[in-house]
Amino acid sequence: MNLNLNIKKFSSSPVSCSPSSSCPKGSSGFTLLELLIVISIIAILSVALVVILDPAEALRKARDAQRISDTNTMKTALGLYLTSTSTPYLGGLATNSTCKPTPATAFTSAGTYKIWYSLPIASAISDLSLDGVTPGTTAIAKQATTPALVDSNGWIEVNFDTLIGGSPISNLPVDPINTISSLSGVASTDLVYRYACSVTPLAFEIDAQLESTAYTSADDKRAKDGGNSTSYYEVGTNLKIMGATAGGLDF
Ligand SMILES: [Ca+2]
Ligand SMILES: [Ca+2]
Repeated sequence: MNLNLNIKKFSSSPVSCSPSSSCPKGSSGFTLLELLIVISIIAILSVALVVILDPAEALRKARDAQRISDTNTMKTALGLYLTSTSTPYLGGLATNSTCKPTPATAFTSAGTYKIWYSLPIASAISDLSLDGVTPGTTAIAKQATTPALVDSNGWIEVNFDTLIGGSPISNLPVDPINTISSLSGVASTDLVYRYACSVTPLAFEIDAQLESTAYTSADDKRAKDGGNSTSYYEVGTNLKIMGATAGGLDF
């Protein structure tokens, strides 16, 4: 009885009746305890919703889906270029010499062979151990000023404009995040696209990093792509061009 009296004492009832205003029949205010209970329930439900929906993970998963789509779009475009061009060049406007001779060739030819990155040139990548090569005999990291160009001036130096009917893609996709944390120490976790090629066979590989728990743990797409690295999502016509060394590319 005393408890009930105390609650009533702290009632926050907004209803006040005066002689000039009549109170609705049967109306009554909420007690402070009732308000606190409602607020607590709303707070608990809000937290539960955030946990269940996990908007940050949903965004990461959406970006991963974009990466999977992007890399496969580029694979299709490059495949079309290879099959419909009489003298295709995968390593520059008119050269394949920047591609590795074979997929098995190590990236150890004094910087002859290149790994292309979708990062725009703000500062050049200075990592000397790309794909795990011995420092000093590194693959060169190539970047483009305007990565999205499809006329060989983009981050993949293939001229899609030479195709009959024009380029099958209007722009070269770049990673939705497209950053490298340390240009002197590129890491496999950096969210950026990579590309490399080989001469015999004339082939290419594109690697992307994924970030969502859904696609890197529960359903690890990086381990199911048929490639030689579990650190990357790999697509291409030969998936042994990058990531042949222990730990894979850029570790
Ligand atoms: Ca893989
Ligand atoms: Ca690979």
